[in-house]
Amino acid sequence: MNALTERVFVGLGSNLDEPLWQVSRAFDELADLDETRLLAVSPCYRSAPLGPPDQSDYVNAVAMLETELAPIALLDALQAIERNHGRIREIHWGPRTLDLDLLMYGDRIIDLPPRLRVPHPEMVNRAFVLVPLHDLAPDLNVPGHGKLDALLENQSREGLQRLACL
Ligand code: ROI
Repeated sequence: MNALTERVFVGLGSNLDEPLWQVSRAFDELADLDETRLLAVSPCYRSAPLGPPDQSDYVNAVAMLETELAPIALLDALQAIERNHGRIREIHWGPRTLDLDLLMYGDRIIDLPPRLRVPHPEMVNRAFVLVPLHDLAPDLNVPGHGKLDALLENQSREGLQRLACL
């Protein structure tokens, strides 16, 4: 890795087809990405679904990577992994085999509609993202939103339960 690397955070979520297994396989696939190194993974969490309640609980986690890939190249690689997990365009806010969200890319604010906004616009409202992110990087500053600590104070941890990943 040279000086052109950025530290990035990727959110993982699954509530179909053995979610813990989907997430653990995705960790391996993230570790295998070109020009990228997997630095750490958070614990896994079981989380109550946000969105339609008639779907199973999710497993959520966050991975910390360093990469030389440009943001869109990384997004393409994440979407290829999602497709490997049999993900197809599904119901809005409905169940999914694997969701990989590019949460943060260094301290950059990126607005490339319609494909990519970083920091991920919903992350600051989601305890199932903020809690595992805090496990990995307690001192993090979320560009445009401030300290992760302060963002977590506004979040309820209700419906979130720590699990052992596979
Ligand atoms: N709900 C939870 N708990 N975890 C997720 O990862 C998740 N992902 C989604 C929606 C459908 C919004 N709900 C979720 O995309």
